[in-house]
Amino acid sequence: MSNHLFDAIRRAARVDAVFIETAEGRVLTYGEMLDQSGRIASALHALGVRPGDRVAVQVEKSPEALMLYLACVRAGAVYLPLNPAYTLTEVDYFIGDAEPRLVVCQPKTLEGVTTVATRHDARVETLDESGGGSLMDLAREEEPEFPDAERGADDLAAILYTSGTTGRSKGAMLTHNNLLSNASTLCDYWQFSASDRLIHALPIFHTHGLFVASNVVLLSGASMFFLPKFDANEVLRLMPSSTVMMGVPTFYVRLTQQEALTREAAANMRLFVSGSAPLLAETHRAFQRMTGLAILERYGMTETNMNTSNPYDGERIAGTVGHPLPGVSLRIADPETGNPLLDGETGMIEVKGPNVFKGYWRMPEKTQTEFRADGFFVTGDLGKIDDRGYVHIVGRGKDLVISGGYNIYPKEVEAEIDQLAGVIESAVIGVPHPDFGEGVTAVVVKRADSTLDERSILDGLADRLARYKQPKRVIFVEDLPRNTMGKVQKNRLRELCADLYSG
Ligand code: MLC
Ligand code: AMP
Repeated sequence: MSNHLFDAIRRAARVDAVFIETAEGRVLTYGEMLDQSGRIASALHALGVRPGDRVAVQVEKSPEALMLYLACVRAGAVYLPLNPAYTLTEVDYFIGDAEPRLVVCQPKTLEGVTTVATRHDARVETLDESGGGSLMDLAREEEPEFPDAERGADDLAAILYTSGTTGRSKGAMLTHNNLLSNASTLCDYWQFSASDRLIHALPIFHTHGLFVASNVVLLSGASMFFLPKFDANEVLRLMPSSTVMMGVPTFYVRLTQQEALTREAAANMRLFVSGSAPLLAETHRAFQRMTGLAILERYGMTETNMNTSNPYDGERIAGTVGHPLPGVSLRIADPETGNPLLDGETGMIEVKGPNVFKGYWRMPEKTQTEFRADGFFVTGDLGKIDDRGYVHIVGRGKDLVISGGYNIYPKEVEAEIDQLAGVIESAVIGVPHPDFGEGVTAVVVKRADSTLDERSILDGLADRLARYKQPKRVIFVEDLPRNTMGKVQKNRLRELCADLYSG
């Protein structure tokens, strides 16, 4: 039997070597990783999970949650991670769309999730943040040996939902080889080895924390400090005994606000990686001034894994995302025609390679419109390539806000606001925010007789949208500015609100 992704993970695993250390001092070796993921895979099998079945998981970060991901890979299931911040309304959509065989949730959300899951014929088990819960009770009864399911390069390993410009989330289908090829490339490119120790402070329900960070560690046989969430003091405390950190720009903004961030504090660290959102050149410079180290910025997305990276050995240029990774083809094209543009010209970033996903789950038409005839994926990001071959991201062709590395699609928030009594219409924009990069901001037109205010709008959204999607501020205007085609001019609104968070 061969399991494309897990065979590679198994090859790198030295059973006595440390894989994970937690903040509380728990240590999990690679041998224990093999045992635990084997037991959970057996439990999944006993619960009726078969190759190709989806397993939806909405739990807090813990080593066991990562073991569950690996167990799904071994059982041949399709792992579907969900942000614990999602409301039940949001979870209902994902379960209805993906039709998982099993949903794993936190004990505290069991009642609500069971109502939703039962409606969609899915079974529910629990996993809590300290590694307890009904799934783990079952796993403990199982043997650690599990015959990994036969999975080829092109079989699905995961579905990650990413919101769409139409407001409906799309499930990006990622294959075993999408994950393995990209993580292997990154191991080489960023020179990972078994002696590395990564500070893992990212969530594990997105590409960055789940695939980039965890798979790279696994494939190089390295170890990681597994933190429940980012905390600047905790990261500073761990730096002297770590070598690498991966983070979103907000991590670096918060670190540079710490006086304790010095050359001495970072002396043992060989690499800081940033991605998922633009890193301001000023943050890059401040970090270098304080530590003597240049943050390595890279560019990726859920659908494509990692596309480009600044060089490990060469110059890491602030404000650029570096060069296409080995094996990844990247071109800049005319957004309308798809015709390639010349270096230096700004256009749509398009990519092709083993890293690029298989398509959107049960959305063949949508998938087709996002690929060119020659197989290039249209990223929705606007960029250019400079004369030294560095890629610059200069904007977005998609209406998207990125706040602290989380994507928020304005359409989804606008639809919820527009449903509130007294609202005529709304426009949601991203406004420069010193901590989150962009702050979700709602501009609302209300009826003349309405008593709606900022608080009542936010209260109306509380149970409908995950906290990070909720506007940080709500501004009222008489009318939304429109162009002659009737389209809302969000640029003008962004100008209007430009200083909202800078005071
Ligand atoms: C938390 N909040 C956020 C938020 N995170 N609001 C907006 N944007 C965010 N990203 C809310 C909290 O619920 C809280 O609400 C309030 O804002 C302040 O919280 P905080 O304590 O300051 O936030 P914190 O918990 O410290 O989280 C911030 C963060 C976290 C940046 C550490 O968001 C994070 O870990 N982001 C990483 C996201 C990520 O992994 N992206 C990768 C996507 S993959 P209240 O109730 O207190 O008002 C991808 C592909 C690629 O994009 O290229 O990698
Ligand atoms: P996601 O859908 O969460 O995977 O987010 C992917 C999007 O994040 C990309 O399409 C980009 O818009 C953005 N992104 C990721 N990395 C970077 C980066 N280094 N600089 C600018 N934008 C980035």
